[in-house]
Amino acid sequence: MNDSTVRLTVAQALVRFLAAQRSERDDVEQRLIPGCFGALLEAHATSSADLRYYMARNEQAMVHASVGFARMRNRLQAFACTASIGPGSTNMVTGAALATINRIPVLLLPSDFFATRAANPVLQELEDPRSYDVSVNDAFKPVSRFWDRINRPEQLPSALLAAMRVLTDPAETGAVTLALPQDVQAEAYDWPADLFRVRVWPVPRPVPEPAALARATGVLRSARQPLIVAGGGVIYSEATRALRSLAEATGIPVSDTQAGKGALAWDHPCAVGGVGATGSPVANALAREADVILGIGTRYSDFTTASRTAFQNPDLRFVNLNIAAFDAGKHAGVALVADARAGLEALAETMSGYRVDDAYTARVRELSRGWRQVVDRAYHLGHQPRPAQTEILGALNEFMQERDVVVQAAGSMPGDLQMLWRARDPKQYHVEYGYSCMGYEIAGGLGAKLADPGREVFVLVGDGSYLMMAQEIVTAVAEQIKLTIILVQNHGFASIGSLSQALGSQRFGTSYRYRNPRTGLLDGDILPVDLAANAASLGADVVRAATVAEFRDGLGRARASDRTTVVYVETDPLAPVPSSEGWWDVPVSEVSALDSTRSARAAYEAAKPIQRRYL
Ligand SMILES: Cc1ncc(C[n+]2csc(CCOP(=O)(O)OP(=O)(O)O)c2C)c(N)n1
Ligand SMILES: [Mg+2]
Repeated sequence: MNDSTVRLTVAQALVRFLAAQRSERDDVEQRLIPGCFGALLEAHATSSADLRYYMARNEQAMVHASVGFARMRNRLQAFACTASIGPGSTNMVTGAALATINRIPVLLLPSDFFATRAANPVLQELEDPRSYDVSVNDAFKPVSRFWDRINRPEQLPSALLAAMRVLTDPAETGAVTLALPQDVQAEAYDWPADLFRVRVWPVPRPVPEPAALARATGVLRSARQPLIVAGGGVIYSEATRALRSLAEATGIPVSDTQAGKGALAWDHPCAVGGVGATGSPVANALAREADVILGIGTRYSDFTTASRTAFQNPDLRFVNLNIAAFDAGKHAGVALVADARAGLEALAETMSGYRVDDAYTARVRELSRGWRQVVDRAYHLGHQPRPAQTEILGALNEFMQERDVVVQAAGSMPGDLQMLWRARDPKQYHVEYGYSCMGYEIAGGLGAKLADPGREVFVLVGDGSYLMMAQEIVTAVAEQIKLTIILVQNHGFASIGSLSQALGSQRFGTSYRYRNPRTGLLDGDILPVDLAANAASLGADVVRAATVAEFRDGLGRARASDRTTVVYVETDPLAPVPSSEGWWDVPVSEVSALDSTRSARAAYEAAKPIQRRYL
């Protein structure tokens, strides 16, 4: 107990407090908030409080970078992001949604209008005629796991403690927002010195309740054709070894989700690849027949469940090992609320002696063998004249070393990656697919590299995503944070184009072209846009590759360099991609004048009845 006080402003106190916070798991203690993006705290950050300051070019991107960082650190560390009042703050809302949906911690510190209202409306203040208490920062409420506005200095300590608790609770974590009125930030106060003592926040590993463990074990032991769905929770909890042990002891095959890919190395005999709408047909064949699904650390998105069509066994039961009761309870499953590693270790004991029968194992091996050949072919199509995207992904996969990281988020690549990528290390596959946010790629890659500078980071970005948010190349250059950025140019939205075609909408409005005076549509010539030149203008080194061989060469040059390098490659958006044999529920117009839409509707109506409720 220390009775003394320290006189600091609210902003200064905040920085000093953050610098003293630590997280701890498995006896490893580290800074909880090792750095901050944004401008407002710089003066303090560079002096006594020691909170490393980074400047981003766009506030949304700095939240993405923070998410990339925290994800690489398995949620044991998080960044703070500060922004000015108004647009600087609302630019962070998309990042907040992304963080919360992906369950990744980030501390957001948007500025707010004056608490005194001395001269309102201030610049950029939202005026609501019904209430002076409404601000644009209220938009963070639904996308934050904790939200508060600090209208008086006295409110700060309890808000900070609540914020740290949520950031370090793996079941609760996501974006945490503390809105800071500009005048209050500058106000001085006599803070109790105790506020600034070093605090260690243990990141818990809750063990399963014995009765729940018994229920889960009972269901699992009755299984004849079980399948594991490994989600991001396996990786964040560092449970990958425990997962492998359980799989090897029981013979249960392991499929993965976008966040869980790499939980088990792709060539492990129990690994069957991605499950769901963009999964591998191997995992999807097993999923269709499985009588028990053991979901671990997954939130069962519609891609994972193929919009609830992936699992078709009428006697199917789910066992859900998850740290969040919310996820553990999904699909009327037997809930096993626990840390993934603690839960897997407990199951290893209670499942001892259980093994799937040899015929099931033989079937898994057989399906996997055939699928390997399909992937090999997709990696080496020899597509002409421009390479297929699957060849670029294949060349990258073969080029990357075990500890290298690939970062992606949106477009046609997440699906191709989920199906085709061969991940070796649990941190190798970094695809943001909770929010699938165009623009995450380069910024998220920057954060991933900051988190683990010893790894090479390869960012895959489509031309559409690049045009949305490429500006953090400048940050990478300024900070001398080396990224290799693979810019996949296909002159538009390959993803939405093929979805649109499949749904009878004829790729309408999905390519970047001149408006054609003859048709009135955007189906004229290709635009005179040179994204490689654009990347060079932002300070990156650029290699242009026209063929797969040149692409490989470009990767080699990028690896040998210590500068951020963009490898620019044009691909054919219409090249073939293997089928996942999964479905995704995208409603098609019930009435239409177009034949293509009418036949797509008929296909939709034929598929819809296989959707299950999992009650
Ligand atoms: C911010 C944002 N806006 C819109 C979308 C919807 N969307 C998903 S993929 C896509 C097109 C992506 O184009 P590109 O990056 O070129 O990738 P490609 O589909 O060509 O592989 C769009 C518009 C999104 N995911 N994120
Ligand atoms: Mg594109």
